[in-house]
Amino acid sequence: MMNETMKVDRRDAKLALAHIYVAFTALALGGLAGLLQTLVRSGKLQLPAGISYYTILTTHGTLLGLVLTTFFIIGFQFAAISRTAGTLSDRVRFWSWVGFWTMTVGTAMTVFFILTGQASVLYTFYAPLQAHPGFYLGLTLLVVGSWISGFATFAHYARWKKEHPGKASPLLTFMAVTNMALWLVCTLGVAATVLFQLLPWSLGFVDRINILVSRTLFWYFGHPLVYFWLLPAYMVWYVCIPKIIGGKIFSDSLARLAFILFLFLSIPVGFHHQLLEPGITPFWKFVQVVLTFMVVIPSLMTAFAMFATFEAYGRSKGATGLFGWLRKLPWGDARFFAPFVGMVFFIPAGAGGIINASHQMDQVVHNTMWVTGHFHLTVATTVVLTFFGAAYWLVPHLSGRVMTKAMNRLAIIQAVVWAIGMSFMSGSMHFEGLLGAPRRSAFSTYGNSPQALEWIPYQIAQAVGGTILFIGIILVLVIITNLAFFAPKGETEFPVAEAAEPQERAALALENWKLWIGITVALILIAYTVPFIDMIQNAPPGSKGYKLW
Ligand code: HAS
Ligand code: CU
Repeated sequence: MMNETMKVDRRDAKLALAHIYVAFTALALGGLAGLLQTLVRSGKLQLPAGISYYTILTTHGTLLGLVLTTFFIIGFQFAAISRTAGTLSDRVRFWSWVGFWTMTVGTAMTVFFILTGQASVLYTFYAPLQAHPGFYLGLTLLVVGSWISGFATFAHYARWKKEHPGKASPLLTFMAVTNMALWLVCTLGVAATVLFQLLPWSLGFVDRINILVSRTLFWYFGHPLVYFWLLPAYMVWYVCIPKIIGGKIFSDSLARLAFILFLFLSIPVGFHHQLLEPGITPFWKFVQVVLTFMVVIPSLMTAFAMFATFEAYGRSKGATGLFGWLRKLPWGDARFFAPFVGMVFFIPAGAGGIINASHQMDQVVHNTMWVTGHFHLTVATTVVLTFFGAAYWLVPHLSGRVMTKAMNRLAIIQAVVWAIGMSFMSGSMHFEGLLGAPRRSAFSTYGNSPQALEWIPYQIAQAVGGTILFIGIILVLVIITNLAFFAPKGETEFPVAEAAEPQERAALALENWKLWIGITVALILIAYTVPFIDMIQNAPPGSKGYKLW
């Protein structure tokens, strides 16, 4: 067992912090773009100097969806494996820096082409919208950099296993490895469409592109992408939160099993984003919808485990009655409170996901603001509030400082502000979507059509929510800057809870990587082979590129 007060290695801390700085810089820029969007969309603002709404929207989606997340996650995971599987070797650390710089250069390139208006193709960069080749090249570097960091993570894990023969790896390290395995398998899809389709087409080597193939490869990546965001939040919930409240991990092997289920089931479900696309037969859509309902199970397991952790802790403190344990939780501790608000929001967010996955209901909500509402609850509340809550101990842990009471209070206010702003914004997005308002559209009254006029009050409520959320972003940036550079010096713990009952044998049995990767690949082949052959054999002539902004 690791000594609790063991200090973090300074060199590992620097590596993790570098990732976190990029992540929060992306939050600042991406958040500003978000504020501008809600103002434009409500008809209250016209962007100056001919800047397109879609340029701002691409900046927002790319910086927050792809950059903030990837950098925070990889930084957090490096800190986590250093904390639980020991200081990184010089070689692993060197390659991790190579990964970091590759990602950072790629990000800078991508952002340059977006901001100069040469790539307003939104964060999903669907063909036939065509961006400047530099945009795709930058994204390629971002992904390749993350692969290098993934292999560095695997190397660190392999060394631990070699030094501890016959022992199960520490839970957090196991989870980080699972998440990176998921990432490596799923990014193959986006790499394929970028390298073999989008890049040659934007460079003019080929005229036409097979749109259905490119969208299918994108969603082969795009759905597991959302679990790549979610799993680090689950790491915090399973491992760090129990320690913060003073309790134990409800079940180590349940947590491992949930992560393995995500590895199996995250990828063969991309068609639930393509339910309304022609060219895929209903049978294969049905198969992937069934698998989508199966990937809900590990989230339900997580909900169960979290309730169990909270209840067991509360009862150990003498709580009685059905919900008496709620009162025993440390409500004044931002490290607990912010992620907890995230958990509460995940209940309606997950229910909305299940609605989306139901083919018939998706016909009502697909491509409406409802979907935008859905992912502002999932990624922009559940995941992001958990990341903020984790940053409140992770940043001072890495910078050798401690959070003051005043900053903790500000962090509680931050979470409340976020919850209020998001209730307004995401709530009105959901209602507006049900009234048919399209997503990804600038302000328009559609010639004063009565239906479009119905949407306007909701768009104003969205702008109110967006403004409150922007205040939330300023607050979190103040707190993070304080924790990184100005808070009093001292030691902050990286919280890692113990399991209620050690389950070494079960844990060891769950480390059967050959079998897990084998099952993952088999499920992918089952879900995708036949429809993919169809798409290529029956392909229409393909499309030229368009720049519609
Ligand atoms: Fe989703 C679209 C289906 C989860 C993100 N999703 C999106 C898009 C994004 C996204 C970004 O089937 C838009 C992509 C685009 O640009 O087009 N989603 C699902 C389903 C789930 C789901 C079935 N999504 C997520 C997560 C995301 C995310 C997580 C990000 C992190 N989603 C869809 C579908 C679409 C879609 C369709 C396409 C729609 C269309 O038409 O385009 C499931 O994984 C959800 C399972 C979750 C649960 C909740 C469990 C609750 C827990 C909390 C417990 C609380 C506690 C505290 C313990 C079943 C774990 C409580 C204490 C108290 C006292 C109350
Ligand atoms: Cu999905």
